[in-house]
This record gives sequence, C-alpha cells and structure tokens, in this order.
Amino acid sequence: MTATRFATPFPDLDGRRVVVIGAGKSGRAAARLALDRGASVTLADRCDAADLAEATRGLTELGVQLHACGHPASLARDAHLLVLSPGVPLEIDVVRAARDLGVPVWGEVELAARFTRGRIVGITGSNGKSTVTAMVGAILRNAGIAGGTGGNLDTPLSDLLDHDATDAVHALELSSFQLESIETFRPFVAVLLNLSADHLDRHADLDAYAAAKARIFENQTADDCAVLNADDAQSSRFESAVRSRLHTISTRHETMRGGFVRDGRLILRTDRGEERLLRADALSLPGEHNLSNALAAATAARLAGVPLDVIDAVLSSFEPLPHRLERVAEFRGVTFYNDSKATNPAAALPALGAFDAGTIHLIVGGKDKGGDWPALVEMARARARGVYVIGIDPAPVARRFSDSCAVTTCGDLEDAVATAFAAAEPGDVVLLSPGCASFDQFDSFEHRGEVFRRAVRTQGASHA
Ligand code: UMA
Ligand code: ADP
Repeated sequence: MTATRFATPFPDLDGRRVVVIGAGKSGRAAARLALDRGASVTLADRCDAADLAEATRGLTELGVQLHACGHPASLARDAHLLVLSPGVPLEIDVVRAARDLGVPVWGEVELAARFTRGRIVGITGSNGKSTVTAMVGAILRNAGIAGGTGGNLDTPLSDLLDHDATDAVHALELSSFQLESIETFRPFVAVLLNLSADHLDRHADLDAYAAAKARIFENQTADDCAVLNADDAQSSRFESAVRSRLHTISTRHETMRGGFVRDGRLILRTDRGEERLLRADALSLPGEHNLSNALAAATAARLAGVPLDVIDAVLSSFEPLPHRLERVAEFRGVTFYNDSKATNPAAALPALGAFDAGTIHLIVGGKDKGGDWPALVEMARARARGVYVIGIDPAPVARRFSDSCAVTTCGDLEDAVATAFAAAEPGDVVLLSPGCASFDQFDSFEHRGEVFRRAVRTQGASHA
C-alpha cells in the first residue's frame, strides 16, 4: 500500500480504515471521532473481549470492530491511519510496522486537534498541570468564552469537540505521553510549568522525558505564545527552543514579559503593557507553588484575551482539585490535608512549604518511582515533626528519612493516620503527601485519598 497522505487540518477520513490502539478513555473517544467522520474503525486492546465488552458496547453497536487480546503488527497492514492512546508506548510492533509501511501514527491528541476549529491553551509540566488547566478552564468559562477543559485531565480532546467552534478556546492538560505522539499539534498558548524526574519507567531518561514535554512548542510560530517558568532551571533551558513570543513567570523576580509578584501583588507584563492583578494573599490556594500556578494561569488566560477582573475573581475563589493539598477536616485543633496526588518527591515538596515549620506530621511512601528524594528529606528535616511511612515495602522509603527525621514505619494508611493524630498537638497538621505512586496498595491516587479521608473521619469520630 502506498503511504497515506492526509490534509491538515480536517483530514478526510471518509471510507478510510483507522486502527485505534488502546480501548481506554482516549482510545474510545478517538474511535468515536473517526467513526463520526466516516472511517471504518478497528479498536484493538491487549485485554480480552470479556473485559472490554461493557466499555466498548456502544461503539461495537455502531460498527467499530473490536480486536481483543493484543494488537499485532498485522493490524497495520490494511490501515490508512494508526491512532495511539497515551498509555501505549511507541516501541511496540504494530507502531513499527505502521511506520515501515508509511501508515501515519498519531496520538489521540494529534487526531482530535486536526478536527478542532477553536484554539488551544496547552499546559504541560511535571507537577501542577491539572491545577493550572482547571484554573485556565474556569477563567475562560467565567469570561463567557466557549470551549472545554480536559486532555490528560479527565476528558480527551476528542470528547471536547462537542463544545468546539471557531471562537472557542480549549484548556488542555498535556502529558509527556500525549506530546510524544503529536505531529502538527499547535497550541496558540503553550505553558511549560516545571520539569523534574517522572515516568522514567516509560521514557529512557530525564532528557527524553523533558524533550517529549518540550514538543508542546514544536509547531508554534511567531503568532503564538509560550509561557515558561523562570524559577525552574530544568524548564528554562528550553527557552532557546521557543519560536513563539516567550513569556516567563517567576515568584522570585520581575520578568521582562510574563507574570511576577511586586510588593505582594501579581503583575502581568504583556504586549499590552504592565497590568495589576489581585494580591498574592488574596489567592484561594496556599503555598508558593500555587502562586506560581496562579501566575501561569493568569498569563495564559490574559493571552487568550480574558479581562483582568475575571482572572482576579476566579483566582481568589478557586477551590483546590480533590487530592491536591485538600483540607479534609480539623479535630482537636489538628488539621488534616489530603495531597494524595503528590506521586513524586518534587510534588510533595511544596506541600511541606505550605505549613508552619515544626507543625507537620508527614505521611509518605507507596510505590517509589525515584526522583529528588534528598530535597524532600531535607525539607522534612527542616519542617516536619514526624514522618510516617506507608507502603507494602515501607523500609526503603523509611531509610531515606531515618538519619534526618523522627520516622515511624506504619505500612498501613489507616495506621499512619491514627499514629500521626496521636502524636499531633493542637495547631499541628497531618499531611498525606506520599511522594510515591499508589499502585502497591491502592487502585489509584484517588482511591488512596479516599482511604485517607475515611481514616480521618474514623479518628474524628473516636475523639468526638
Ligand atoms: N493498552 C493496550 N496496550 C498497551 C497499553 C495499554 O492495549 O501497550 C490498553 C489498556 O489495556 C487499556 C487502555 O489501553 O485498556 C488504556 O489506555 P491509556 O493507558 O492510554 O488510558 P486511557 O484510559 O485512555 O486514559 C488516558 C490517560 N492515561 C494515561 O496516560 C496512562 C489519562 O491520564 C487521561 O486522563 C485520559 O487518557 C484522557 O485523556 C491518566 C494518567 O495517569 C490520568 N496520566 C499520566 C499522569 O497524569 O501522570 C500521564
Ligand atoms: P499534575 O496534573 O501535573 O500531576 P496537579 O495539579 O494534579 O498536577 O498536582 C499534583 C501534585 O503536585 C499535588 O500534590 C500538588 O500539590 C503538587 N503541585 C501542584 N502544583 C505544583 C507546582 N507548581 N510545583 C510542584 N508541585 C506542585
């Protein structure tokens, strides 16, 4: 078969054979999109048919062919287009076969973006993506701008197209997995929040991971805008790769163009000149990392044309997303915070900075993905009263802290909450900010956060 060529944007899928790999949220959304555009669609997944039946029933009823128990290289043979779910690595046989045959290989984001009429604010980074995406989405909504909020944050772009129009602006969280499989994807505002080691089980090393993230800028032109975090050395090094109008944010110093803080107030410096936003102490979310997130969201939203008063109103009332430094309850003067989404040490670091030194009882541990543990241990030494370690194998994480902190090995999260509460005094904080993935003991970070909330309620009831 000769190599397929597709128009950009709005490729003609009518009558084309599209193979989608992975029948999760993204794959199902991509299959629906391709089907709606007249393609004949095969949806392949490594799971068996019984496991896939319920989630894919609606699609198979519409004519999607389900290929269960794997995605062999032979699937590429008759395909005009191969679409990948983000969780599917690029090194598998069917991807190699497609490339050898000249069959285009697009990630779900690439596919959906080619059919998007509106503009996209793309947000990536190692930590803070969901928070900033939700902030930008809320600001756009409050400004009356049409569009959706999603991407790696819950709703794939393919499913946001119902809210699409030429004047729409979509707020899109982008993971390294999604950016790895783009080709023409071009956000008109691209934000890179920070970079620290994560997902090294999929990417060869930190450089490969960072390079995937930096692809967010790849197709931008001088008509577009980039937002980089000047306080983060790892992401600043991509300044030279930016061909669009560069804006930088900093919580520490003034920047030439972008967002910063002066005399306790957020300031934006764009091509419109200098503009004053709300005061930092009026932001609803605590911590320097959230100040940085707010600067990024405000800069991006302003570049999308949102009035300042709308940005102020949203940033002063924005509720934290669940499991991100979420206040759960207060009993006996002790406050409990759920930061279960802190799945790497760099994400747990700012939580420790958000509370008074000497008041924090930190619950850490789980499936250790590596990362900058020395920085977290040093922060815990300076600020935590106690460290409580959970996980199926808590000993290695406990050893990281044992020279610097008072460590209790708990294993069980319920046990850690009870032990920390017993040790805490009025005014103290019990903080779940594990620095590890949850999969050794829980289904997901959400499940871990829910178990924490339940354990907190149990403690509250027993001390009522
Ligand atoms: N599968 C295969 N072969 C493979 C790998 C997976 O067949 O080699 C199948 C699995 O059996 C499963 C399906 O693919 O049925 C899962 O696909 P997926 O892993 O891409 O997951 P989705 O349900 O499509 O969800 C994806 C994102 N998941 C990942 O990137 C791993 C979701 O991000 C995202 O919210 C969703 O699309 C909508 O855009 C989740 C995530 O953990 C929350 N992201 C990572 C993170 O935030 O750190 C990057
Ligand atoms: P992501 O979508 O990138 O995982 P989230 O907004 O869900 O980001 O936050 C994940 C974790 O990272 C939470 O524990 C949160 O407190 C922490 N976090 C949020 N913003 C930042 C930031 N700018 N720098 C470091 N950590 C952050």
